[in-house]
Amino acid sequence: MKLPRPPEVNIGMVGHVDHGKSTLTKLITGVKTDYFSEEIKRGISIKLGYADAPIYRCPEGSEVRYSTRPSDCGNGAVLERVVSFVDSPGHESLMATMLSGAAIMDGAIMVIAANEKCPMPQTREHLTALNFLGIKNIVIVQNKIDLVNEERAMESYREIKEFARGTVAEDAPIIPMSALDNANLDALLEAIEQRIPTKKYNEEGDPMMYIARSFDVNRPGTSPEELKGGVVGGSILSGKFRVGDKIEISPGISVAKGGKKSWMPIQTVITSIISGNIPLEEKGPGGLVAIGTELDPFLTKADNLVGMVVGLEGTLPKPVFRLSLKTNILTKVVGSSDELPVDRIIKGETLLMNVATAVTVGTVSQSKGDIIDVELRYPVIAIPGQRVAISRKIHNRWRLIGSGTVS
Ligand SMILES: Nc1nc2c(ncn2[C@@H]2O[C@H](COP(=O)(O)OP(=O)(O)O)[C@@H](O)[C@H]2O)c(=O)[nH]1
Ligand SMILES: [Mg+2]
Repeated sequence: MKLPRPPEVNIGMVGHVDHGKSTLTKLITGVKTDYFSEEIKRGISIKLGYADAPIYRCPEGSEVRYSTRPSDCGNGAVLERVVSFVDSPGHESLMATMLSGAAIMDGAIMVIAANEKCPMPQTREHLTALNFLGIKNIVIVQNKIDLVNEERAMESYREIKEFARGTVAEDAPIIPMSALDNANLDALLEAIEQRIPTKKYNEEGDPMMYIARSFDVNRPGTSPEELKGGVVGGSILSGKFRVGDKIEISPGISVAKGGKKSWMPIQTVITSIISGNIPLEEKGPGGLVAIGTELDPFLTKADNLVGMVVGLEGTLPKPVFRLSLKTNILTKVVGSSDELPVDRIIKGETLLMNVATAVTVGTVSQSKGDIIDVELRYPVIAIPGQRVAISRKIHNRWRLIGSGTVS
């Protein structure tokens, strides 16, 4: 669907598996974000889902105050803005994917099912991730309200309040909803308008975008003349990209030279910019965007370029193989029900690092006080001051154990 305007803010759907994130995303945007056969078969989201929706304010006297459809408002619906949603997988084995998505979230809707005790492990782990990455604009949806009686609804509300106390979500509004029966969407949209404002971005300077997905948009069997170039999607961090810009994608591709591997940025030209299904000549920060290029779609297919950074030719910082981080480590593992204590990080251990949308493992080469050095398996673009999520393998699962600030 072509939207009335390009999107301007990214809102994440976060929370424990099966609590209703994808159902809520579908309710708001009309888009089913679980569409890979594996996701449908297993009934869970595996990849990040992306969808946009407009939010309208209705005139006084209408039945609802906010809606995603102007027809709900009668005459005089005012378009407030268009919002992009990033639907994260809630399964415990997909935490790294959630963290990549969190890198492009400006705010988040934490979905908590009223029929389960709160907090479930990934409710806790996702909230911790938001906290680490500085995502403070949060709305809580108390979902599946249709499945509980009034007593349980009240108890669930108290559990959620108690859980949120002392966290970034302490003051977050709690909206009771049924994503399945479309109950109370109006209140959620109002809370989004009040709590998750569009960020003030810097549209000046060299533009940068984190790649959150990449694809080949051609149908099988397309003739070579009609073949469209590779597409990269994500969210622009700052500055503006324009059709015709010469860009580079970094770290790019690895080339083996004399037994040594080195990385070369990929250079290309922007052929199209699409956001909210609207073709644009230029796009700045906020909202999801897809950038068409002259690249061979083979390079961009199947999320091949996720984690890389797009910039104008010659402007990106050099990729690094080592990160020096000032860490903030949890005392307990939040992502599993047994809440084991977190041991200190030691030299030689392997950690998983989420650096913006990039995910890479690394080996700790030094650990002194709260400072660690990590040698990465894959290079990343890291900016001083940037927050990195740190996970450790515990009982065969990567668990979030802390965050680090790039020095
Ligand atoms: N009764 C009821 N079921 C819901 C509601 N929201 C979601 N569900 C169901 O809960 C299951 C998990 O929902 P899904 O959106 O996939 O959860 P996710 O893992 O958080 O994305 C599905 O079977 C949904 O139909 C709700 O408000 N009420
Ligand atoms: Mg889902």
